[in-house]
Amino acid sequence: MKKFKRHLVTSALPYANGPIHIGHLAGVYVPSDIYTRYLRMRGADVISICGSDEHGVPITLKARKEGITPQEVVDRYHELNKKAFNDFGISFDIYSRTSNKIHYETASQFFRKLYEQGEFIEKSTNQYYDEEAGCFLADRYITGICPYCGNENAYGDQCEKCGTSLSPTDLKNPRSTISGSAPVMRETLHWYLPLDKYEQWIRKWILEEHTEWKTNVYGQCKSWLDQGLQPRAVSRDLDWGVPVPVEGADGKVLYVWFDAPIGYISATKELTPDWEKYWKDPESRMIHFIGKDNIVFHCIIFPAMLKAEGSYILPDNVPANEFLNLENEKISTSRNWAVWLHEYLVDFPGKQDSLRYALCASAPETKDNDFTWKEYQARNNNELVAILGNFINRTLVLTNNYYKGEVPSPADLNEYDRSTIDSIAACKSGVESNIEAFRFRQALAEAMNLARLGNKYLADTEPWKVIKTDPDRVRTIMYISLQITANLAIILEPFLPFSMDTLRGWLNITPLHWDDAGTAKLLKPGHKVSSGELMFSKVEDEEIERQIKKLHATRKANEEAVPVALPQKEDVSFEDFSRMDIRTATIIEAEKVVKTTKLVKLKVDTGLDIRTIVSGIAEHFIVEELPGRHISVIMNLAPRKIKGIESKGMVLLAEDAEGKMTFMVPEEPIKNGSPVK
Ligand code: B3M
Ligand code: ZN
Repeated sequence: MKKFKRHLVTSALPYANGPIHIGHLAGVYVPSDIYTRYLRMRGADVISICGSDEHGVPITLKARKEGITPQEVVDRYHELNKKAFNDFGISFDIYSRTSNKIHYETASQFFRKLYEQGEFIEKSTNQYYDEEAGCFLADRYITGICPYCGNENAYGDQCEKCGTSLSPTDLKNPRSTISGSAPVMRETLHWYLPLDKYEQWIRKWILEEHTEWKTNVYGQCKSWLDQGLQPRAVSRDLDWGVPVPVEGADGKVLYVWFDAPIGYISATKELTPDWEKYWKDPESRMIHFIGKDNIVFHCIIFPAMLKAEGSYILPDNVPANEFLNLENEKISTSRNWAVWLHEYLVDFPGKQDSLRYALCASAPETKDNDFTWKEYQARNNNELVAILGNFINRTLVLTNNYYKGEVPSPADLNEYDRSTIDSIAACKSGVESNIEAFRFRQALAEAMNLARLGNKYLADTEPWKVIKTDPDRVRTIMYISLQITANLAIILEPFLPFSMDTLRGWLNITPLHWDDAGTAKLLKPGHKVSSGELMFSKVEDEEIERQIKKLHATRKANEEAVPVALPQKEDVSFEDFSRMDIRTATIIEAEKVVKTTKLVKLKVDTGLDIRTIVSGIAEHFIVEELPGRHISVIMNLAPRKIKGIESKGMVLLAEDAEGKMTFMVPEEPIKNGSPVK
């Protein structure tokens, strides 16, 4: 690996519109903290940057919903989240915020520079304007009928029912969510970054020069690039954000995804007058820790901005994680389906490391993963308490009993002792190579193997049985066990900083360098250690039940908010019904429609013909497994063009309130084309 002089670690700036939950932690902040702590222990010049993202529609929507100002929203959550991160031991060097003056200046200057270099395209387009409220409408502020699936509450940027990405003009019957009135078209001027201009070098830079990036990240970049990049607007008509710093741009602000990543730069400026060496010296290494929904912004758009500006380095790696679910359901801030960090810290005082451990041990590194309270309990009780805590406790208690807390000097080593010592070095390098490859789960597993090794060593050598008959042997055993303990204090520090701090206290040592680990020479004979206490305590069943109950209450409240069954629609006549030509059919081919998340193009044998039907089912079925499935279709629904594909008819599906979908199928095999009546 190339040698770097210094490291700039950034963690996605969370929107200050809600508290931090375990999904954020497992995806971004626990890994970035492990990585930074590791680099610090190596003596590297490293800074870890984060802060609140305080702009954009997520903030103004929240303010509108609560009837308070955007400023009040961000003030509340900035403080809450900053404190929670700190109490959880996430050791940012700075937790800044994008409403700071320094950020306004930095973002404006950045924009001005690109503007003056002629990097933007200026374009007037017609956009929806709310005459009653007197403002242009962000896409999220417009709702209407989805032209594809008929959902009456589709948003101007996306229909959440069929997943199609929309523009506001696609909606039928558009309404402003601010005043409820029908918006009108008005011309408005915006600035666009022509990403198409950068496509060639981004392709080369990522697809050829960064083949080491995680497959999920590399794959997402490739698919964006393969679809071709388009110019992207970097301004918005909104009254909350950094004003566009050019003449005649009243009422316009920078698009939040333009200003937020610049927030990393402003935060660095706020942290140190030496900020430029982190951002501009090619010997600095920048790493962005993010969740998978932020990949395009950090791998394509922000690098294009940095390159256009000209004086900045680009990220060397972007180790994005997938999502964490909670008890088998998607974590959702609006549905309150989450474990909130600030609440965890109150409910489990002193147990920061237990959560850090559980989240790292099942981090969604390569695929989405699930957090359950039972698993959390098992990780704590069966691993932290029973393996790690137990080993440390036995070692210190025995040392205290046999030698009044003084490290004994070892006698002759036998084969087993030597191989145990060799394993210490092997463990250390295993942890190291995995951290450097951003495989934190595996790194933690390797580190825990050292505690397992320690337990096994004590169990195999049984010092308590030979203390009377062979005191020399016991001195060796305890010496080696103590060295393992001291090694643990180093290699587990990035993962369990609170407990390892305590352990250093017991071992009477100051923080050590990473490279001190791997040997059996950390504690000199005669060095005094204390007997310690229990490092971890059990999580009891009642505590877990209380948390699960809390989630059940949330689920119940959500179910009550959404009626289980929809009200019945208006009566139709038998004639109306008979005009619908519904028949059984079989899917013969299926492929995902590009640039959509939910649409699938089906070739269907209807008995009458083979026809194409586009259906919004990609997230509910494995597309490759669709051919051969028996279904029912409405044959005579007027053909429609969906994403440029002519769709003839519609597949019949049942969908419940949670959005679960299933085909309406004949109970027994029946010929294709049999009428349904
Ligand atoms: N606030 C999005 C998010 O929280 C955004 C990240 C900004 S990083 C510059 O998912
Ligand atoms: Zn739709």
